[in-house]
Amino acid sequence: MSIADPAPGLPGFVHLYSGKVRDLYAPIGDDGRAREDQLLLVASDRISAFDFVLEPAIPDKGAVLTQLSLWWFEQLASIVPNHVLSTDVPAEVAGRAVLVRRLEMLPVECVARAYLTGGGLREYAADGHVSGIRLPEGLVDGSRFDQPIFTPSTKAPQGEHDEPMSYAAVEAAIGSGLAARARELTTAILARGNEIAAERGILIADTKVEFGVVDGELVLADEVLTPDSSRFWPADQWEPGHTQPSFDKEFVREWLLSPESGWDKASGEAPPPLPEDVVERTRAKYVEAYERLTGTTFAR
Ligand code: PZK
Repeated sequence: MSIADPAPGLPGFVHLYSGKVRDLYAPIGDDGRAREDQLLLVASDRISAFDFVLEPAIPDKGAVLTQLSLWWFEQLASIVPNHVLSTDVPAEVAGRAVLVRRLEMLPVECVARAYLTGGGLREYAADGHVSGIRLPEGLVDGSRFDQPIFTPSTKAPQGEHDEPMSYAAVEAAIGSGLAARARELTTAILARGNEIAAERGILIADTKVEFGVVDGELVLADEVLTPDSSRFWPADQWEPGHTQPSFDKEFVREWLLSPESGWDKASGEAPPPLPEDVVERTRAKYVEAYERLTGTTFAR
């Protein structure tokens, strides 16, 4: 049995690269060659958990995340310019692709944290610091910071994990001016995102953003404040001291770790296919996040 081609050919585009859940193309110009000034970002319906891409896909996930990202770009437009050029894309990828300006990207993953969890919690537990920032004693999984902190990481090659980077290392990599601006914008994006999300019962624990540079100024690229780039938590269930329920992948992770799945996380084997009800409930969570945040109905 074969599985669907994860990055099918798109007439008029050259396929450049595929990540776990997204694909990158370049439009073919009038001269018949790949344009160097534009990219097409395509979000698939693929979902990953525990570092595996799972089967089957989650219907509409790519469109929900693409539309959510576009909505956030608009909400954040007074804070930072973005790379979006057009949503006029081929019918095959309608709603889940964006034509963007191709930029020189910063070689740094810009991460901000509003709550302590995940890799930040592991660093804190080891020595009381996160990305070289000394934090108060007594923090626990899910503790909220007074203000978001900037915890950049390296851009690891595919298949490897990003490593925490000190602020000094960011300055050495991109210069102190761009480093200061990246820190300011990344934390401002998360702070503003949380102001907006809080009104809709969602907390954004942390987020990863990517910037390009145009004439020495930062431009927000990639996706922004989606469940794939950020941790969304239901605000009414926030309770520091333990792992918070994940807004989107809660059912997926719970089922994979349950005896029903028959999967042993420690085995290194690929997980079994998700049952239909887990797929459907997960789809509903993505749509719920979109609808709560934007206040609009998601139209398929
Ligand atoms: C760029 N990615 C990650 C995204 C993938 C991989 N505006 C830009 N200019 C230049 N490069 C990028 C962007 C953006 N965004 C983004 N890699 C390069 C990525 C989507 C699908 F497969």
